[in-house]
Amino acid sequence: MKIQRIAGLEILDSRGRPTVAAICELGDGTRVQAHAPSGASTGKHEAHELRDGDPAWYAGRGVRTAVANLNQVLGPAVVGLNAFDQGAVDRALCAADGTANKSRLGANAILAVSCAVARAAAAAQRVPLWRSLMDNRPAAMPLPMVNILSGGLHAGGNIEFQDFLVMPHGVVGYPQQLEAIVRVHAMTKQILDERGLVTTGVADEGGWGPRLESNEQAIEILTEAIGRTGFEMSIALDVASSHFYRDGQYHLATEGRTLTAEGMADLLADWSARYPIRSVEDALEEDDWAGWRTVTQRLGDRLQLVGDDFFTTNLERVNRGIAEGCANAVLVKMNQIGTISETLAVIDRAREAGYRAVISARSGETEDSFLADLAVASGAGQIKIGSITRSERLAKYNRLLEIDAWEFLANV
Ligand code: 2PG
Ligand code: MG
Repeated sequence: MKIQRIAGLEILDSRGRPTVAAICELGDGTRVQAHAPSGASTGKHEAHELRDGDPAWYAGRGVRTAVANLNQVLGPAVVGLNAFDQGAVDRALCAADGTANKSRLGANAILAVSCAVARAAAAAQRVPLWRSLMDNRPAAMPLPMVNILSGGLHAGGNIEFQDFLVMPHGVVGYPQQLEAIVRVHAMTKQILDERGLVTTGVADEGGWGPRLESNEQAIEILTEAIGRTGFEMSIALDVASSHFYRDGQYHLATEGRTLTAEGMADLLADWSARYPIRSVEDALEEDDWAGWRTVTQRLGDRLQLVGDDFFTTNLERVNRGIAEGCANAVLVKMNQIGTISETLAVIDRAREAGYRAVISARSGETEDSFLADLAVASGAGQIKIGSITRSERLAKYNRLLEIDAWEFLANV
């Protein structure tokens, strides 16, 4: 099925910042769109998000250049190609850009086109998106890893760690898991209120962003909320440590400590013995390979150690991590690498090496629910898309409910 037309548009994301939308039209009249997300705590090695830098338009954050690249270069590079051949489409997009990190045309423009084509291909075949993305992969509903408390760059730097999440691993069934999480989310608010901890509004991903004394206090509150609701759940942390790493040390001001990589391993060993922590993301800085090895040797047998800023969904970095025994799971964000094919290659490689994969949204998202389908299609097993408030998050949670109820059992 031929790609007939590709067109771009500047739209707004959940932080009120510009992002790229791409429309894809096929020869049979199918017409769909897809949106690029945008991170705040970005990794150094991510594909390049192209912004205009024009102070007169959204304080430099406009994406009109990326949209122009989409209309003038990326569109013509893929119009006429077969939409069912995602590999060829993504190769053409990468070739049109020509740089290693997609800095010429912008990974935001490239990803929007890649996703729009994939969605159009599914629509033209009259199959759910996850179904056309899956190929031979073991499609499965993912376990949600859900943000309840936020810190770091997503909550005004109240505490250093970025995400305090729960995983309802003991609850069977996706709708039941979601219901359990909503209860823990409400219970957390109740505990914050009881303790007089201020919660006005929510953080960037819809989680509570109260002013807390320390990271440990957030973990303790979450443990209490899980305990009171009585569900079998565990805690996941996104330490996002690159953002408090300076001069070879991890600066945890709210804990009153400055730690080496060894010290971080000690701290996480202590906390994971005292609290139901099962998964820790970006425990070490993004280029601290030796630190990652240390922490993996010490804690890899009892914790899921996820590389986000560390791996940046980049196959070369994932391969190096596997070879050097760093981490045991990969956070997968499509816009860190820029096309669907490259994203799926990372997920497949992780599976082959015995690493887990967690499909993740960005802190800046739109109503696009693509990730829900990607999570199911890839059989990754886990999804991290923020809290259970705010519609850019619920678009994905609700799409998973739809897949679970109407599509998954009928198709697999
Ligand atoms: C992360 C993500 C999502 P951001 O660090 O895992 O929580 O944040 O999109 O800001 O990088
Ligand atoms: Mg992260």
